[in-house]
Amino acid sequence: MSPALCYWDVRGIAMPIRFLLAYLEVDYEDKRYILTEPPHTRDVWLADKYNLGLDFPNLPYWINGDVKLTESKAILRHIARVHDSTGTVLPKDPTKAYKADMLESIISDAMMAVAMFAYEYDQSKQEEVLKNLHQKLTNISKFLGSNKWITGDEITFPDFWLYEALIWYTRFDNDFLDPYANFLEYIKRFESLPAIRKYMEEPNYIQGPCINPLAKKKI
Ligand SMILES: N[C@@H](CCC(=O)N[C@@H](CS)C(=O)NCC(=O)O)C(=O)O
Repeated sequence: MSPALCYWDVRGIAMPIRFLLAYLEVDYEDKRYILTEPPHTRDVWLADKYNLGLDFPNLPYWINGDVKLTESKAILRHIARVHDSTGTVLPKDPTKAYKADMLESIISDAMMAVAMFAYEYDQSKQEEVLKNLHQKLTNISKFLGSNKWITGDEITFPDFWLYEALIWYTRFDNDFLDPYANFLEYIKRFESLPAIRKYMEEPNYIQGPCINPLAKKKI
């Protein structure tokens, strides 16, 4: 039986994992609970939630035989550890490793920050919030500099978070990334990876939404 990744039928925090699986050409089942169609209910998932043998029941989950885990960051690292034969996606060198770990957190915070604002969108707070979001992006953009990938010449696991975070920003506002030329180049570079390009052309590729469709501002 193929391993299964299960999440809602949105991009969400499963999307970096889906991209990594595509990049590593792992055969798996992309299971989805429907959230984008009425009645937009969590009930089907809640009926399953405590019956799957998960220690910490949540979405996304990854099940491969006896291996059952949740927590999106742990799942992504596990998949890199098990399926990346080059060993570069999850760097072992301590300097590269600490940078990758740090960036994973920094990027995930920036990703959650734009999602939280979209969920509770309030135009009166826009100026202040956007200033804050741009500060986060500026820091990451400076760190990226003229590097090909976020930690240097080789793609590492935080890159799968960074691409997805940047997409959420562009969905919030198409021009959001205009001040960051290196991000615009980075998006093109990621989308040009042959396995990623192939995945993005598949019918089951999720264009959107990025987050729960009931968010006040749709992204
Ligand atoms: N820290 C967890 C957060 C998981 C989470 O909040 N999942 C949300 C979707 S983003 C969910 O709907 N979980 C199902 C549930 O709470 O029952 C992770 O990174 O995987």
